[in-house]
Amino acid sequence: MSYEFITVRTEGDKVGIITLNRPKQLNALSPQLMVELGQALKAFDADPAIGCLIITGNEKAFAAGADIGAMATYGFADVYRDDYITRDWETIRSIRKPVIAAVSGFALGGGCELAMMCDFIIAADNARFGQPEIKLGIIPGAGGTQRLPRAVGKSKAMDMALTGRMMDVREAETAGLVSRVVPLDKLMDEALGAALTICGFGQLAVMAAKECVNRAFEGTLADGVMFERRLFHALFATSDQKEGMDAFVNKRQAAFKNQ
Ligand code: DAK
Repeated sequence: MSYEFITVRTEGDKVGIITLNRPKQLNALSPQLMVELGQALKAFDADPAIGCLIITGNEKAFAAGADIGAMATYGFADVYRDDYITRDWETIRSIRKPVIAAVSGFALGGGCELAMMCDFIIAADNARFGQPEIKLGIIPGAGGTQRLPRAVGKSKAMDMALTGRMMDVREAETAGLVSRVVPLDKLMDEALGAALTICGFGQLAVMAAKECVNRAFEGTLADGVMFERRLFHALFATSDQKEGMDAFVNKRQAAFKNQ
């Protein structure tokens, strides 16, 4: 498939890499870009050879938000009737393989929200995060008011949403928004290293782990623990569990078959 606003490639035939590609607009997330992103995510998710996905941008911007120009003239009737860009923004939530955000530069507004919809964020030392929608007379619209407090707590999330200020990468790491910070020139190496590590494990266990951690944000602790227990038990029906444990006991490398 050919795309206009993203590029896609694979690494080692195992990792699917999607690069947001509207550099002149700091990767502002236009409706068409989001359609393409959704298509690419779904295609990698459906490819049995792919074990992990990475979404990245360029040095200056992961994404500086939804495309303000494209939104500027819409009225309430337009956005409500057409359920403004919601479908395409929700696609990433249905992806079952891990998705890593490799963030450098600005991750603002919808860009910050997109990064937070990924499973974890590896950031370059020049990354900056923010929800500046308040400056435009709106509020975050792709989950920012919900995912940011879960990541960094209420006080910092309120600060970000109400003042529109940016967080540098050290603050983001201390607050728990990003999992790792690396020098800019090491960003893709680090993200690829993490992705390839994940690809080395059994895909069923990887998908189950992702599903369980996400469950922690959806319901009660008791429900989440029960959900985890059921999937934990279910993994004992897989040959990967036999292989992983036998490999450990016999001091050899496991060869998972995703079965
Ligand atoms: N949209 C469109 N163009 C953008 C843009 C954006 N978000 N951000 C930057 N650009 C464009 C600039 O207009 C400029 O274009 P030219 O003038 O060169 O044609 C070019 O990118 C370079 O930007 P600057 O000249 O401003 O670059 P600086 O380094 O001086 O400043 C900046 C960088 C990131 C601080 C600044 O560009 C900036 O403040 N950008 C806007 C950031 C922002 O407000 N982002 C939040 C947008 S609102 C929803 C889903 C998502 C959303 C809502 C609903 N649903 C599912 C319902 C999301 C909303 C948003 O993200």
